[in-house]
This record gives sequence, structure tokens and C-alpha cells, in this order.
Amino acid sequence: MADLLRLLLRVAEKAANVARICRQEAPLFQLLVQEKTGEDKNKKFVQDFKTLADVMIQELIRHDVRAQFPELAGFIHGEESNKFENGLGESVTVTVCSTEEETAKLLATVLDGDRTAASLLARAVHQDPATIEASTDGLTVPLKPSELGIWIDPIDATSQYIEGREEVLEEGRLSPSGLHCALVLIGVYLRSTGEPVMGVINQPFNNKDPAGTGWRGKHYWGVSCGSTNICSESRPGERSEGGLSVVLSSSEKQSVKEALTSVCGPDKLMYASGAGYKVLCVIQGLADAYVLSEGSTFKWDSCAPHALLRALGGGVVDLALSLQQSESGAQDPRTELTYHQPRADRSGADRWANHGGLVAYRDVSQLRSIMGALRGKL
Ligand code: 2IP
Ligand code: CA
Repeated sequence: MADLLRLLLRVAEKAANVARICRQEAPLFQLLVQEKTGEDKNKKFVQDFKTLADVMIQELIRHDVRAQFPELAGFIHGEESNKFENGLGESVTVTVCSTEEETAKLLATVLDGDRTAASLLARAVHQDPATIEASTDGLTVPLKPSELGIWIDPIDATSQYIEGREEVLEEGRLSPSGLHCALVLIGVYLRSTGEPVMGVINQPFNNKDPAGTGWRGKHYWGVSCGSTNICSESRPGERSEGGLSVVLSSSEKQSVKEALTSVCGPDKLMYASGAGYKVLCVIQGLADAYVLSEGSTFKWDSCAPHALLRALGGGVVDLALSLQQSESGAQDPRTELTYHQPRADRSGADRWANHGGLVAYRDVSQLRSIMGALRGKL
């Protein structure tokens, strides 16, 4: 299945190109940032352009994966639905067609006949990406496509993507918000158990080319199945002195912040945008853990980075379930998130929420300290 990994790296790069082009090309950028509401809203213009860009990215990933691995068709899930309905009640299914021209024609129908924007977007979707350098030679992954399913988040942290604040990233430091928080996430799980086994993360806006040719991206990947545990990032070195560092959502509850101060060093409670970016910070060792007490993330947010953390010896647990187990005296507080089963008692996207909140960690002893600090406090 190393072929699947190479394909996912390639399609994630293609997706990142589309994300960059939508900000670079003026006609697309204007559509991206303008929010049409009320009287201004054109009834033939389907939802917002940002949703259309997300859907196109998701569909190009689905299209390319299905073409090479037909066994995966029917098991490629994403955040977005590709069925659009415009204000006139007309329904259009947005998909990648076999030629650029056909895709442009289809896109024009949902862009109210804006041929310039439709052609630019179709060109980006059909363009081949640059070759991806990843040391996957000699890698063998003991999995069959018929055993797997895929979760796609076309652009995580969309609000940061739209706002577009440019940050210069400092080596070894977490940068709380900006374009670099926007990530393309593709996670692969086992249909039988729901374990995440492979993940690709592409950060389309990692650094700006000093020659002025625009943004350059960065990619990260990991495989974790059986005895195969390989990640593009290295395992953490020595544990840092002076307490744990934990990254949180800026909307996290006060009670969680207070409970964590007992295990965190001074200034070691940090905040960042994007669920995917916060897990990436843990993967990179910029934070020891990410704690979220709300059920506000979904399977598509966590599947890909979860696989990378597992490859590094860590994981992502369901916070509510782990607290319940540790309060009842269970020996192993690890209750890893799984990706194969929807909640029967919910509907729509809510079926796929990580309801109990989560803790992403690299080191199980650090996870235990965090659970200890949160026990009885939520
Ligand atoms: C969102 C986005 C938000 C995040 C939320 C995600 O995904 O990443 O930033 O909230 O959890 O689901 P927060 O930044 O408070 O953690 P999307 O942008 O794809 O809707
Ligand atoms: Ca998301």
C-alpha cells in the first residue's frame, strides 16, 4: 500500500495548488473573500465560493483515488457534500469531469456563468502537481485497499484560509493563527476496527519563496499498522523541563484551563486555530498535547493527524470516555478515537463528530498526567 501513500501525497499537493491558486488569481480571490448575503445574494450563485473551492478539492482527491484504487470507491468520505442547490431550487452535482473543458462548463453553471472563474478553477483542478519528494522508497505497507476507508478535510481552518494573515514561522515555535493553520488532511482507516493507519497532511502556506514567486507548502505523512510505524517527522527527544505544554482552542472552557495549570509550566498553555493544526503542533513537538473538551471536531479533522501521532508512539483519545474509565478505576485509560462507525442517535454531520472531546498526545505518561489533572474537574 505504499502506492496509496504516494498517491495521497500527490493528490494532497494537487489540492494545495488549488488552495493557493484560489488566493493568487484575482477573479477567484474576489469570489473567495466576498460574502454575499441578503439582497446581494444572487439566487443562481450556489452557496459561497469557499464551499465550492472546498468541494472541488475534495472531489479531485476522490476522483484520483477512485481512478487508481477502484476498491476504495464508496469508502471515500469528506466534510462536504458535492450536491449543491441554488436559490432557485435547482440541484447540481459538482464533480471532476474527464476533461478540463467539461469541468469548466459544469462549474460555470454554479458560478452564474462566470466563465473566467470557472476556467481558472477547472485548470487548477486538472493541473498536474510538482513531483513530491518523500522518502517512501522501499516502504511496504501490509494492507489491502479493500480493507480501507478514507476521510478528507479539503481545507481545515477555513476561517484562517479566508482571512489570509501571513506569518513568518519561527523554527520550534507555535504560531497561533494565520494562513499556515490551513491544512489539507487525508486520513486512511481500517474498515474493520476504525483504527487510523495512514495519514497525509499538506500545509499549502508554509513559507513564502524569497524570490517572490508565491507560497511554498510542506507535507507530512505517517503509517501505523502492526509493526510498521513510520513518520516523516521524528520522534520527540528528551522531555522538556518545567511542566507540560498544552495547546487549546481559544474558546476552551475556563474550568479546563484552570485544571491544566496544575500540570503545565508557566506560559505553557497555548492557543491556536484549526483542529488539524493543533494536532500538527503535537506531532512536531511544539506542544506536548492538545486538549479539547467540546465535541466540536469531526472524523475528517482528526483521522490524518491521528495516524501520524500513532506512528510516533502517541495517539488521540476520547476525553469523556477516558475520564469515565479512569474514574471507574480501569487500568488502561487509553480510549483511542475510531473512524468507521457513525453515531446512530445523531443525524447529518453530527453523526461523525468526536462527541466526547479529545486529547492528542505523543507520550502516554504525559497523557496520564493530563487525565489526572482533569479528573473530576469537567
Ligand atoms: C474547523 C476549524 C476550526 C476549529 C474546528 C474545526 O474546521 O479548524 O478552526 O476550531 O475544530 O473543525 P478551533 O480553531 O476553535 O479549534 P473547518 O475550518 O474545516 O470548518
Ligand atoms: Ca475541518
